[in-house]
Amino acid sequence: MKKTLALMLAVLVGGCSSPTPSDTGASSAAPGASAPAAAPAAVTHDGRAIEITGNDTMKFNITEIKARPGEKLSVTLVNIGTTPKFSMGHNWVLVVAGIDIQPFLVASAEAVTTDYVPVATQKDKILASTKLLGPKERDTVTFNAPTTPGRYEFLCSFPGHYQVGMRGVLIVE
Ligand SMILES: [Cu+2]
Repeated sequence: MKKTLALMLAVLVGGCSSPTPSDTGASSAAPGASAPAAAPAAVTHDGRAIEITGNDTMKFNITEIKARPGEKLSVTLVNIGTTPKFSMGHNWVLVVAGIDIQPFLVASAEAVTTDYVPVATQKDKILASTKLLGPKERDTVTFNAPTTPGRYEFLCSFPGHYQVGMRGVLIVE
């Protein structure tokens, strides 16, 4: 008998708190609306922060990064140059180990509409990349370092910059 009473009470309480379930209903509709807000949340760069600058002489200030296998990294590229983006844009692109760089550079030069990052033809070669930056711009990319120890080349894929030396290596060990 006591059990039945408890059940009835539970039902009563449930009935009384019916406004709350409708609140819950409202907030369950909200996730759809707050989904766009989830995207900025995903942009919280919680990996180990590494800031790299690129300049008008087509050099990165950091050419070697060391990381543990699978370590989460947040690489920020800052363009500290003054030359307009169309002639001196910079990005930061990390590629797979053992890549044949020449075909990648050719594809990059053709990838004008995707910031010279050849996502259409070389996506399987790209581990991480920032946007193409003009003077005083910055962009951060957060990713996990490869789990396989090795040397992973990074570069600016703006035409000609790799050849001048705008590149470095991520050493996973
Ligand atoms: Cu560059």
